[in-house]
Amino acid sequence: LSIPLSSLSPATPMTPAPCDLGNSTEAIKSSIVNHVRFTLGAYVDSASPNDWWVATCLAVRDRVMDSATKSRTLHRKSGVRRIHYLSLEYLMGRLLENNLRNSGLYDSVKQALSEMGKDLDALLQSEPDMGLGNGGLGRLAACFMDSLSTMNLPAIGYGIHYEFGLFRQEFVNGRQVEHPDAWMRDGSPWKIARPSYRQRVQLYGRVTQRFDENGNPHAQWVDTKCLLGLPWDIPIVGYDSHTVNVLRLWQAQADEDFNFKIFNEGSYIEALREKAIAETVSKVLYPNDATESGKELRLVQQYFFVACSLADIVRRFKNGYSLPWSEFPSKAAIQLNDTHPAVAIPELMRILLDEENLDWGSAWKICQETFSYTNHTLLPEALEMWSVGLFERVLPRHLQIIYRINAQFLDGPVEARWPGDAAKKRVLSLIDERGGKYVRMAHMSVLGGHATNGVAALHTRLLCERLFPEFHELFPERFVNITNGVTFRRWLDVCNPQLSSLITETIGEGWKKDASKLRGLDASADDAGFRDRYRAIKRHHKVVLAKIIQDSCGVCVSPDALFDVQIKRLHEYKRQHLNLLNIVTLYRQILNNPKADFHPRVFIFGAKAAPGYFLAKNIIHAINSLANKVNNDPRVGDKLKVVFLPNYGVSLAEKIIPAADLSEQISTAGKEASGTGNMKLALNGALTIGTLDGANVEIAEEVGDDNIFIFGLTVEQVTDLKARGYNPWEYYWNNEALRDTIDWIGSDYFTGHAHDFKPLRDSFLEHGDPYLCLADYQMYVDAQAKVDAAYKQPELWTKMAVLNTARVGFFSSDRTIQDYADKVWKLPQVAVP
Ligand code: NBY
Repeated sequence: LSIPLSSLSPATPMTPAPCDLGNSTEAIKSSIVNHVRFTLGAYVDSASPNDWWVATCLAVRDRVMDSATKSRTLHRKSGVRRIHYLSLEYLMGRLLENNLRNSGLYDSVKQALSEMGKDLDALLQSEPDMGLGNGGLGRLAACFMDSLSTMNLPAIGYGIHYEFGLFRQEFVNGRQVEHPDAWMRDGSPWKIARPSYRQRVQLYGRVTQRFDENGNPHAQWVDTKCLLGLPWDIPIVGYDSHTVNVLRLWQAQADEDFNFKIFNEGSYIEALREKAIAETVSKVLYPNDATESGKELRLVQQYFFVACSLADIVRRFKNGYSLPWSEFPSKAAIQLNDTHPAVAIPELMRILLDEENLDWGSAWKICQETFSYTNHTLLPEALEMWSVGLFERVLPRHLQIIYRINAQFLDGPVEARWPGDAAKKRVLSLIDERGGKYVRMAHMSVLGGHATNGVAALHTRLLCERLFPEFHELFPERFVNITNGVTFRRWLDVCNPQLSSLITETIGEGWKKDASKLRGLDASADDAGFRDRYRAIKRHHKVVLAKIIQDSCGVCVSPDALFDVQIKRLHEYKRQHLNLLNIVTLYRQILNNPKADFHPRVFIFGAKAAPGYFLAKNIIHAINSLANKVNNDPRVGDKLKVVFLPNYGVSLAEKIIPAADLSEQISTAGKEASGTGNMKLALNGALTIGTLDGANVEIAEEVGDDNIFIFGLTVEQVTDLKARGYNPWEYYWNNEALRDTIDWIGSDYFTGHAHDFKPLRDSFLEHGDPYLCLADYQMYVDAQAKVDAAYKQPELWTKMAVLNTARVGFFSSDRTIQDYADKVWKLPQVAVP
């Protein structure tokens, strides 16, 4: 029986009704099995563990994509402003468990797998980390993506689809060795290619003039090389929310047209070589967490991703609305995560001036209303600068625009405020001319946006007073503080489900969306029964971590020892070497007085050093060598263990943090912008030993002085000491224990070679101890003695730990994101039904 198509009534649906996949155990089972069979072409009986993991991710992704489409449609239809978060880094870690917990599918998926004889936990642990970031800055971007979806805010994260994330770290004879991190060698079930949104990007070339239909001249960028950007979308599932935003990562590809001529000439191999070069642009994440100055590839990476992202944003504005350009900022806010994407400012200017024919004044106003900038560092050497020569070669048109921005700024507001003051112009200029000419990306970022924020109260104060005092004087309203936060879903619910359940049992589930409700736990600190359960959970995680330590370091540690944790990038300002001085001191004390009443301690380190950072690598070698001695010294026994867990990253952090008793936050005051590990550790009941630096200051205010161990020079004292002329030798000669400690490090005791740690010893003494380890040494050792005394009173310690969990609700990234939405982006929430 055949029915002519024309006879079908218009009411007959031509496309099948959308099928609801269903969240029952049976529905999920059949989804997973279907993916094993039809997506992966495997037999259920012989599918590999990886097949099961992929199939499970896809079954979850299927259920999430519908919300992603709905969110996108609603955001477009409602015409609300959207935040576009531009970041060179996203340290996402694993996604499956987070997506399961956030979407509420955890229990049914676990059940479905178990009915098929599969263990969800094993699958979860097999997922490779998505490690597209260095440290705090990249992880912050990941936490923000989680909170943006959870808080129902219309958002897109833009970044680079690096083929290789942060290197994998190994130790060989105690020294760091780097290996490539091929996180997506086998693809990733979470990312979806969007070839229809591919973008073309220009680079190099030169600038000429063209005339528009009214005879007005415009700059024209010609003879350029072209690259293509292919977007990959990763859905971001919020907790208990139907908003699914996306993270859009750009992959560089060769432009086929560009190679066409060469192909025709028969230079097949040559054409493919060009193609390979084009693809290096998104090949690898730069592994530096301070500066990456002068590298052409890095500038090309920055511009490539910025140009793709802006073209995408502009496309959406032009297709979605027929509004004048002046309305662009009412639809699009753009946040610059540090200065790495700051070339977006001249790029938007270029689009508006050269492609859309706007006049300078209108274009500049749109830019300033659109952009805002987050600063993450005060370290002068970490402020990004590009040599004018390089900039001009790669982005000639952008340099012209920057020069004009600069001229208008110096001749306008600066001249008006400080007439004829050449010195002021020199310090404020976008171009640093103290030796060679450099573009100051931070100055451009402050100038090209309407808001600049620091990431902790102290940091913002120092930003205004020390880093940008003249900008602050000119534009005080532009500077705001937005203290960092972390997502409590990953950093409590996922990594510590036992504590999460105990909290929910005690105060209800509300804390997961409103972290200030954790204060409801305050009273439980005085409840001995609660403390017992809290302590049992901590012990459980310490047993788990002890196993990991045994497996990866070959060291047996007792879960009854105090777990003292310092996990963060290796940097002198973070002072892992101050920690080392204390451990060596303790080691000597134990040898001198074996009967000393000292609670057994395990010092746990996790840190990657930038591959070219010589002293950082020397510090790793020193800690590993100390560990080797201490752990094998029968005179020490169980009193002291030192372990350096290799390849620290998000997933390892999720194991260490719930097991930590003590959190080391010991940077030189004024150097750590905020810190975020400090928040995660306090949330999981580790007490902080720390300086008054970054967000430690606010953590101390929240938890109370009795529940934290603060020591060391304050920012003002550091400044005074340096102004007086700091001399580490004074501390060395006046403190016998310190002197013996440093001399021991400088001896051949630890490796058999006295020169091995000469760089470290010399940094303390011969090179002026730039981060004041010696000045803070005694105060640190004394604070550690107080920690020891407190830990010997388990009830007191647990009470303090509970109060930490109860009082750090302020550091939820939901609060941080709400602050950005209110103070900077002016974004409304849009609930997706
Ligand atoms: O950002 C960190 C800060 O040190 C920390 O105090 C703060 O809590 C965190 C979030 O605000 N900064 C950071 O992680 N920076 C980088 O990772 C980084 C990466 C690359 C480059 C510079 C810094 N680079 O120049 O290429």
